[in-house]
Amino acid sequence: MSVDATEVAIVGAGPAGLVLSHLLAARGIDCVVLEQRSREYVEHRVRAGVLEEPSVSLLRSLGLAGRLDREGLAHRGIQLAFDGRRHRIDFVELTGRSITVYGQQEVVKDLIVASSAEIVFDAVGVMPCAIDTDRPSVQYRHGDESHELRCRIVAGCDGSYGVCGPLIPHRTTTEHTYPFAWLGILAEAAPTQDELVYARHDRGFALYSMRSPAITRLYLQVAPDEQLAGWSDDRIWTELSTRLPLDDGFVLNTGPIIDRGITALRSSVSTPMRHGNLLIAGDAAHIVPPTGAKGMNLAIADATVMAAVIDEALHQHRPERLVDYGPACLGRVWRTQHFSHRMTTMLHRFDDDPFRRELQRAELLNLTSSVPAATDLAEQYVGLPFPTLEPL
Ligand code: RFL
Ligand code: PHB
Repeated sequence: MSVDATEVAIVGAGPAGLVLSHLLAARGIDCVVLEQRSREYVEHRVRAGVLEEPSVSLLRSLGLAGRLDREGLAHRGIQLAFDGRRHRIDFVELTGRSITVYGQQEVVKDLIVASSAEIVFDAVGVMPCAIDTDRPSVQYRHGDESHELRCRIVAGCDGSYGVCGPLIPHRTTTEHTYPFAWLGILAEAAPTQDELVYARHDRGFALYSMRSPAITRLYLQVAPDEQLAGWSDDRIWTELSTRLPLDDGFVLNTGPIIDRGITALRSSVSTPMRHGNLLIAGDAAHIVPPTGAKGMNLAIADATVMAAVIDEALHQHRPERLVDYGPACLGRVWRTQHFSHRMTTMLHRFDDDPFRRELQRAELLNLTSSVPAATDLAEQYVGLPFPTLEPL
């Protein structure tokens, strides 16, 4: 058994864990990141693509936005399509702010390459111990060797299927599942415009997004138990061209599909977000359906609050400050849950209930004809300010 020590042991090298490691390094706090997957795997996992303005500002302030600023696609708004027509929501006009389209795996690559913290990839059997004492540790195996990492705080940033969340006793999960999933593809096809299109269609929702001037990212609402095998390339393109507003001058380029996957949609929030010296962030604590493009951004927001409480606990000798972590995050978490749920219910096909369908159209009409309604959506989409700790 090899024994090491650090101040903060971070479990998980996703956006939450990696951003936290940089924020701690900037405050002179020592940490080690333990990741169960290989570096190759985490750098190529295709997921989110939209960065809110507060996330971009944070990455810039940490000096981590060099490639993001060169290669990220600045979008000044989005388009909502219904009844075959597109309607623009211009974020810059409504809020003075914009969003950036940049793949989550690119964010992860940038955070890994610039990391001053040790990141242990392929860490197997990671398990925090003694979290309700002031001498916690994390046990894991790497290669043939068993390790113990002694620390003062464990940061559980290990996603929705991680080991940290379940260690919190009396944890309560409030959740909602949706009767559909998303089939997502990456295609070698040049995007034809620089705004996302969220399309409500009687056959189901479709989303037009992108990753670079050569790669389009597209999603289709499918049944919750849908199998990829039932979706030939032809069927995917036919369905996309039916649901996207092609009669409105919108052009969809097709091309070879280089990645595909199905993701179930759900909303959940688990509390408390702390027990003893274990704090939980990102998907390990809450899941949002992807329709609001919020998951990665919420993970980053949690990391900023966690870094602030850890700083106060360790460097200003106020361990009682850890108690404030979850409450400081949860107001914004729930507002974001509400926004993601609203985007989801407004745009997806639920059933053939004509009453619900008309309500969806009324909500879309309201958003696309009322400046206050559009401004509310725009403010939430570009990102609410990150939470801050109440001063003592
Ligand atoms: P992650 O990214 O899942 O990272 C957790 C890390 O922990 C590791 N891990 C462990 N390591 C050690 N020991 C263990 N026992 C471990 N168990 C797990 C995992 O290997 C992993 O590396 O969580 P984090 O950091 O909280 O970040 C959350 C985001 O990844 C997630 O919310 C987003 O991807 C969600 N999401 C979107 N978010 C956005 O902000 N904007 C979007 O546009 C957006 N679109 C999406 C999305 C997610 C999608 N899918 C595939 C779920 C679109 C899709 C289709
Ligand atoms: C994406 O580009 O992957 C994406 C964009 C917007 C969403 C979800 C995913 O709401």
